[in-house]
Amino acid sequence: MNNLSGRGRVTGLPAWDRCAVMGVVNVTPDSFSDGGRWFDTTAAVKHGLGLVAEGADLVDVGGESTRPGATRVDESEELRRVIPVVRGLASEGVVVSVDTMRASVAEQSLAAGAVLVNDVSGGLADPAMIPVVADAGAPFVVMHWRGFLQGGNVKGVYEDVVAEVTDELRARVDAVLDGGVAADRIVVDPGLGFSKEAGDDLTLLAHLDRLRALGHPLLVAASRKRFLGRVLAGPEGSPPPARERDAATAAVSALAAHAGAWAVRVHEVRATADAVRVARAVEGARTAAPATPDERGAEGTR
Ligand code: PMM
Repeated sequence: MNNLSGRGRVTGLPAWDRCAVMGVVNVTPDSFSDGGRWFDTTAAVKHGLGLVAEGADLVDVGGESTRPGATRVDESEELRRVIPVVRGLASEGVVVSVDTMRASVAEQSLAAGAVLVNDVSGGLADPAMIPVVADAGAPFVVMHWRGFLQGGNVKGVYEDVVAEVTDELRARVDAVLDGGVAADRIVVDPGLGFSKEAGDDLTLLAHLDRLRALGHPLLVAASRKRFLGRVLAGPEGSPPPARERDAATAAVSALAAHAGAWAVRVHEVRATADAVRVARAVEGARTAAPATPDERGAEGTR
């Protein structure tokens, strides 16, 4: 992995000197945390620009909800939702990622100015995806989701979630490499909440170092997810709604940045933009040589 404070960089994308912030624009009527809010092209582009103004480094545009039980959207409808928003944001100079499991949507998004393909199926949903990404020379997010590894929306049952997710991700990365995507354009993502229970998500977050050992930049997407609702509710309480999980999301962003994540994917950008900057400042302070008591002198001890 190319080193940039150990978190790596992705060829084909700007190099950030800290954990990058990926803001989310879901152009869907039914995403679990923000469905329906940016369903119109103009509103979606405006929202994406607003996320950039708040500190997003890149914007992830998706036209299909992946919440449990969601039915798949038609290809033509996904294209209708996504392409104008990708084009609108890219034409304003935004670094755009497309969140899709369809090769056609990826291909047309890249033509419309997207520079990263984010596929929650890790290239499994559409056999044409990896060839399209490889031919375009585009960076590719490979996410872990047993629903696609094993077929159907399976419940993940893990004995050792970190070892199993790491091994299964490694196998997907190998397949993506075999398909011709360059190693320095591959990002890995543990897929928090995808065929995983709250405890699994927390265990994965506690061991991001082992996912980083895969040797690819790591994307962490915890934003507003169910496991945060469970943490905030405590053992007996009922979870707060998704949109009341943004402070918890920012806390995960700080932890992920500290653990060396390449990027975090979030719906509410402002707090996370602060969190990654604080993490970067702390990282800078750790690598600066500590002053000795003599160098500090009496004044410096205050
Ligand atoms: N989660 C969602 C959508 N896209 N992409 C990646 N790479 N990783 C994720 O964990 C992920 C994703 C679901 O959340 P949303 O519907 O609120 O966007």
